[in-house]
Amino acid sequence: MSKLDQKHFEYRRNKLFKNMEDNSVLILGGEVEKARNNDVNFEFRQDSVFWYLSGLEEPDALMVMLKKDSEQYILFLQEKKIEEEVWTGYKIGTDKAKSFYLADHSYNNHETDKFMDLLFSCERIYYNLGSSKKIDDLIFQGLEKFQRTKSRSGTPNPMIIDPSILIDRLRLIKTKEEINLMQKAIDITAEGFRKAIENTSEGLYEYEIQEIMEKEFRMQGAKRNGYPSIVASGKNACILHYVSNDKKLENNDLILIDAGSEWDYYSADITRTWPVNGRFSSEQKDIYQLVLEANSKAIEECKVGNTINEPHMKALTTMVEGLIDLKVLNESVEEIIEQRLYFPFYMHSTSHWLGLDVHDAGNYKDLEDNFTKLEAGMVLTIEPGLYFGDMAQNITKNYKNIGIRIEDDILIDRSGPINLSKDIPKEITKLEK
Ligand SMILES: [Mn+2]
Repeated sequence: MSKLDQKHFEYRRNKLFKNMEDNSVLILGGEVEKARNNDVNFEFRQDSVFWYLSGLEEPDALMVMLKKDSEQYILFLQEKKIEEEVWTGYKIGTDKAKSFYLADHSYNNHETDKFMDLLFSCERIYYNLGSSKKIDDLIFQGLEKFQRTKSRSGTPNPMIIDPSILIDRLRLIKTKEEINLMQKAIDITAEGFRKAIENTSEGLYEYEIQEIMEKEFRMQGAKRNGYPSIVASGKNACILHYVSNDKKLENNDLILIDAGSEWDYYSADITRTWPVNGRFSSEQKDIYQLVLEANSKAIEECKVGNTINEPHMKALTTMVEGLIDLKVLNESVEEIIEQRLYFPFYMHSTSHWLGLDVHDAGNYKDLEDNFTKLEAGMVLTIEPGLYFGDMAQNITKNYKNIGIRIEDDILIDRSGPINLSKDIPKEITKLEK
């Protein structure tokens, strides 16, 4: 159950109602159970959009938001059956759902005929076609039926419109309440990182460090991670989404952890890199200093009025200049950026939105190809990195297999950037301690 008051979910729905056209209806499916094998399912997590608008955690739910004459919020839920609850746990049931989740009506989820006529009485149906086989089928069945009466009534088919733009825009700007939840996820993650850093030593396996960190997440009350933890030592740090986490830590390796706990569905997303033996080698230091400088300078660019591309360009330019100083690259800054000569060392971008999803909803460009402007309430990551993996060829210095990323979570605020993860050490002196 969410720590947010149900009124907060209602507030979100009301904002969405405002952005919907008159004489329209929105239909949204929740997450369904996914089989792992036989009668065992994967761990259930509600779909983020469904959660954002309902706060309801049960599988196989549907919601309908009708804007016609009046505004109505209608929930369709799994039927409450005592004999099934013995196996799968309690369900709220239609009666209680109405008062608890502030729905105008609620039905069992097999009573879909209750909304078919309702859908096709509107000019617009907001639905993300292809998002749910079950709803797709319902819509097509409804359309088929509608065709048969069309010739008499002359009414055209309802328009089917993807509601993502409306909803993503809401999710992109976080409220004060959401920021508090995100800060909590980040603070818990910080405790986990502290434990991981303190307990790093040669001979342990990556998954043991993972366990030490994630145990702390659980002990602090976060029951899940926002995404699978990346615990990568040595050369593995050059694999961006490495999740095998099964190598033994070696004395001269760096270890890179990219992880985030989830708190009330909000995810943190932090990366730190530190030396297994407690001391950076001079080559590791060269690269680390450079990534750290890119991280700090990019954070300064996270201000209202800049676009999301400005922090990226700042991080990129900083690292390119550094790579020239270190004689890894020989061309001019302009040439390197234009011809993407940096790509073997820096192949990802610097930021993504953060929220309910680790790569959260929200566009990075508009339809005219302009980068999104940063506004107060947006949360994004700043995560420059440099990698000397298999793509890095002909490197004269001993940078081979070094992979370093430093990632913070930044809130855009009118007063300037707020680094929500500033308490997690990233300076060389602090990490060596
Ligand atoms: Mn990230």
